[in-house]
Amino acid sequence: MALARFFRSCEEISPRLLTRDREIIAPLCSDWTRRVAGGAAALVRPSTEEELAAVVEAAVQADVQLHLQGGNTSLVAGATPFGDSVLLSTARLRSIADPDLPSLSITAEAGATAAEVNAALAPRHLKLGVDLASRESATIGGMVATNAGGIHVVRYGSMRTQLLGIRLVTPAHGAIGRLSPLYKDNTGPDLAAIAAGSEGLLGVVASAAIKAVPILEHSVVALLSFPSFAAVAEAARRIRLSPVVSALEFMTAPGMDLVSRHLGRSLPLVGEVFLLVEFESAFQLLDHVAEVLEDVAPATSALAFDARGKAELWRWREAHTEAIARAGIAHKMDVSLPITDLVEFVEWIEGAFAADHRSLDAYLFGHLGDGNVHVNLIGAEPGDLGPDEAVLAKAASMGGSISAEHGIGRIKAPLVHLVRTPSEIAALYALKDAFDPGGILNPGVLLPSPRGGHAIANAAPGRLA
Ligand code: 2HG
Ligand code: ZN
Repeated sequence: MALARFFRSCEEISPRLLTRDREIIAPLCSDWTRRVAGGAAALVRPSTEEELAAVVEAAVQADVQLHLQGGNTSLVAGATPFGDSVLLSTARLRSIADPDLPSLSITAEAGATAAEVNAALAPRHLKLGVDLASRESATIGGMVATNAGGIHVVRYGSMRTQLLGIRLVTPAHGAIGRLSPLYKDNTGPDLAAIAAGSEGLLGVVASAAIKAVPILEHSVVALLSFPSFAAVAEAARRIRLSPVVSALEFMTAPGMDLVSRHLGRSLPLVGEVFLLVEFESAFQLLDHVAEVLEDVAPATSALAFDARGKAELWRWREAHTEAIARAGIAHKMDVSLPITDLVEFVEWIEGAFAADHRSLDAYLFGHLGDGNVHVNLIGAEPGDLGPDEAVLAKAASMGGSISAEHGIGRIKAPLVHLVRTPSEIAALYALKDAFDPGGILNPGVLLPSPRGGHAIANAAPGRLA
C-alpha cells in the first residue's frame, strides 16, 4: 500500500525517477566487501535538488523507508539497502560549479565523485584537501555523510573541516542550509558540521561548498622499511614534526606480500613494517627530506620524485583494499587510537588476539599520522560479529574509536555502545527525531533502528546480490 502510493508520487514528480528493474537494482544491493547483501523494492535517482526534496516528501507522506547511496564504496554496509525499502541514489546529482577562486572553494552536487571535483579544480592548480583510494567512485555526498578521512588528514583534516556549507534535504524541514563562500559564520550551530559524519540519519546531502587547497609544485614520496612496529611508530613521531608532510601511512609485511601477489610485482624493499611518507611544498624539498630520513634511519628506503615513480610507490599502499578483497571477504575494523597507544594495540592484535583467533589472517595498515589502523581479518564467517567486537572493544577500552573514518554503517550499529554512553545515544536519537521524526532515512545505520533489524541478522551473509 505504502509503496504503491510512493511509486505513484514518484511517477508524478518525473516519469524517469524510479525503476524497479532487478538488473539495475541488484548490483547496488551488496556492500563493497561482499560481507552483507540486501535488496530493495525500487531505485529512485533524482536529478535535481527539487526532485530530491519531492522524493523525500513523498516518502514521508507514504511512510516509506529510504536507504541512501552515493558511490557504494561503504565498507560497513552503510549504503546497503534491506527489505521492502527504496534505494535513493545520488548518482544523477552530478553538477560541479566553476571553482570560486577568491574564496578558494568549489560547489558540487552530492553525486559528483572526488576525482571529478579534482578534475574541475586542477586547471586552477587546486585540489580537494581530502583524498582517498576510492576517489574514482566515492561521491561528495557520501564523503560528507561519513566525514571521510583518507590519506591527507595529517595535513588538511577530514571532510568536516573542509566544508563551507551544505544543502541538506530533511524529512522534517525540507531543503535547508546554504552553499556559502563565507569562511566565518558563527550564527548558531553549523549545519554542515552536524551533517558531516551523521551517515544520512538527519537528511540527504544535496550539495556542498568545499574548500580547495593549492597543488604544490614540489613533492617527494618515500617508502621506508623498519624491523618492527615500535621502530615505525618512533620514526613516525619524528616525521610528523616536519611541516611539509602530507601523508604518513603504514603497511605490514603480510599485506605487502598480498599486494605483491595481486600486482604480480616483487617487493621494492625488504622489511617487517613499512612507512609511506609524502612530502609536499611550494619550495624545493630535497635537503629537508634528506635531513628527515637521516634522522629516522630506515633499514631500507626507496624515493620517488616524478609522477610515475610516486604513483608506483603509492600503489603499494592503495592496492591493499583490493588485494585483500581478492583474498576473501574481510571483516574491517577501522579504529583510531591515541598515537601513544598504537604500539600496544598493534602488539595486542599480533599477540594475544592472534593466539585466540588462529584461523584468521590479519592484515594491518592505515594512516599512522592520524593514529588510524585498518584491521582487516580474513577467515571469519561473514555473519560472525565476534572477532569484530573483540578488536573494537579493545580499541574502545584504550580510549580509541571504533570508527576512524569509515563510519558505523549497519555492521557496527549494535556496537556503538562501546564508545557512546546511554545518555549520548539518547541525545543522538533525539537529534534524529528532530530531523526525521518518522525514521524514514537510513534505518539501522549508525544507531540500531527500532524499525529495522541489524544488517548481519537481515542479510544473507556473504551472498552476492
Ligand atoms: C584506505 O585507507 C581505506 O585505503 C580502506 O580507508 C581501508 O580497506 C580498508 O580497510
Ligand atoms: Zn583509510
